Amino acid sequence: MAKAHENHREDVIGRANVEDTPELLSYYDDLEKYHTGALWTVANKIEPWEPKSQSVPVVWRYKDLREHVIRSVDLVTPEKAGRRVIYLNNPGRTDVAAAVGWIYAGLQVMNPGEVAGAHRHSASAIRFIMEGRGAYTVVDGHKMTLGGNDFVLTPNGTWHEHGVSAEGTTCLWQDGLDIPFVNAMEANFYEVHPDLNQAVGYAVDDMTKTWGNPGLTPSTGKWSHGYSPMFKYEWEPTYVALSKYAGCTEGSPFDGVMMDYVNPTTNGPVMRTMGASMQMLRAGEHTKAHRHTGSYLYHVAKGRGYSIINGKRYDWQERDIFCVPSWAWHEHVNLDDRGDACLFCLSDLPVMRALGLYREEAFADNNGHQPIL
Ligand code: GTQ
Repeated sequence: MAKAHENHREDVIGRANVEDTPELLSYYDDLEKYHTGALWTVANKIEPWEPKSQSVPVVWRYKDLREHVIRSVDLVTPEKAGRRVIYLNNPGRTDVAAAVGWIYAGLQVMNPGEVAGAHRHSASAIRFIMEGRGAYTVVDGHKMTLGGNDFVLTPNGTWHEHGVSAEGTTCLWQDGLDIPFVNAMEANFYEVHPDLNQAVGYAVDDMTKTWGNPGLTPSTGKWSHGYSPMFKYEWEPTYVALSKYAGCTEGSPFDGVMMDYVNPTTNGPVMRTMGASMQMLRAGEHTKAHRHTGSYLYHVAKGRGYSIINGKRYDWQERDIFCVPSWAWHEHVNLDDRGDACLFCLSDLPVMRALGLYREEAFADNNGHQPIL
């Protein structure tokens, strides 16, 4: 079979290939006056042969960023700033404030006793806890206590606020939101809670205690929202699940031992626009390269290693965040030959799948590994 890229030339029949002439240039000027344009001048750009991501691969290293995030504590209060966050600004996506594709991400810091007021918006959010004790999030009156590598949802339309208890320590976490996507859809609404903070109306951690029991669901439980009722996914059971699964599977050649966080009422993604997974790379594991549509933001939950993205090596260690843009070749390596490495991944895969846009391809040459450029 001819490889697709052999046809990726603009001079093939059926592709726009019109050279400028003085007559055409003045014709284009005339069209512009009426807010129109000739399709053949933009066709090859707006209908590329294959996805051309504007995002570039980036590693945001925690050792570089941590002190700068903490500096913001002395510079702004959560009351004044709304949220005290340093956002990840992909050099190819600064116009939409995205970390990758249509996904926003930031690092938020909060001191003991601080609370950032409640609000709600059309964008959905996740939080992934990086360090500190005493962090909590309240979602629609459900309070969740948070520890390292716990993962929390604040789905679209839910009231939410974050704080750190007075007995806690300075807490840092990663936020991930679909803000750029919802803005692209021109559908973003935002509201501040009338009382600034919500009353907690349920037993602490009730949603995880109710919905997060393996293989069991509450007999009288009802849930009809488009997001998971299990607002918090804790690290410990996640790691136990991955370890158990690793004991009885070869895993994926491309992703090692990987499990998706699911809505327990549907077995589908945790929210409609964003999904998440945790993958374990076993000691010394080097996965094979593949590429797929969708934008992926990885957070190194455990261990150290590197990823090769479009032929370039990006080293990472615990707490670093890196992105894989849509349709970029990627493979991962765990540099520890004795222990595992774990990667948390936030993505827009639910959108790709729901809209029929998901596509995947294995790297065929060189035994499945990219040559490093
Ligand atoms: O906590 O809802 O990092 O609305 C950026 C925007 C966090 C939040 C961010 C937000 C939030």
